[in-house]
Amino acid sequence: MSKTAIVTDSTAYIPKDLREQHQITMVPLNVAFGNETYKEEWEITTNDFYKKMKETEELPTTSQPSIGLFEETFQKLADTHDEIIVVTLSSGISGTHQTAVAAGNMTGDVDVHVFDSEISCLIQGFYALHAAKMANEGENARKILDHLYDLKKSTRAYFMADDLNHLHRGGRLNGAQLVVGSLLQIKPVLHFENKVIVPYEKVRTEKKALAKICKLLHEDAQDGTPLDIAVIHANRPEKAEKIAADLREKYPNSTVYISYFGPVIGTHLGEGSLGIGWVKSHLT
Ligand code: MYR
Repeated sequence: MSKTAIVTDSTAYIPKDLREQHQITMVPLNVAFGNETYKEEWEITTNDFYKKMKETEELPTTSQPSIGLFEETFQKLADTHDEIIVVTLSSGISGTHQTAVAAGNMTGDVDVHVFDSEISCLIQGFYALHAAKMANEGENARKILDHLYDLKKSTRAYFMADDLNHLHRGGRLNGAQLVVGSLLQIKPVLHFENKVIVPYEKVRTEKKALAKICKLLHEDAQDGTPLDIAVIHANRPEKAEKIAADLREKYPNSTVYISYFGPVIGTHLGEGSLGIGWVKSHLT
């Protein structure tokens, strides 16, 4: 039986207990307020991050994990595993993927496969959870990766930033011709295209943006196809609960998870942001 280890970075925002249950190893990205740098989850919680963001005038910045941290993680897993799959956030928005590839090339004794989720947050987490489920059933890395590439075909995710200036300032908003003053005043629906973030549709209000996302979800769910759906929020648990309750009622065949934009992604989207993503395959 093959033994494949599953690693993901912190921006998958899979809660610790779920990671432990599925034996997923997490490597954290960093968030910095001035000279103080924190590894997310290990050194700063999501609640403390949003509190600090309100109290601090200077906006935080983020950075990828060090190559050393990836190497150390792979080396430890190499003692007990034949192969390692690393599920990273999109390579179009972070150097994390490249760093994991470089660390993998430097690690002997074990094959390291780095999978670019081309997305982030719990949608990336869905890939890591699917991979872990298969790894725990003894599947080899090739089979797991084939399944992940297949899953990508049915993955959709749309989101809106409460204040687009955060994304713009961090250089993570593409479609430059659209990023003009007027766009920064509204709440367009955003999504990933070719690994980078681009506006999907210009909408003026959050209500209209949410309605648009729900319409897109309905196109995939209306025929009763069971989906795994993630409602993701930046410190807006009540709003997320409300959206999730509506979706559960409307799509009883689907499983609706509530998740969060943690410190690193919250830095780029800003408090109050919301997103909904889904895959056409059940975890359970
Ligand atoms: C780094 O510093 O390497 C991390 C950069 C992270 C950029 C995050 C941009 C926003 C991503 C939104 C994802 C929404 C998924 C539903």
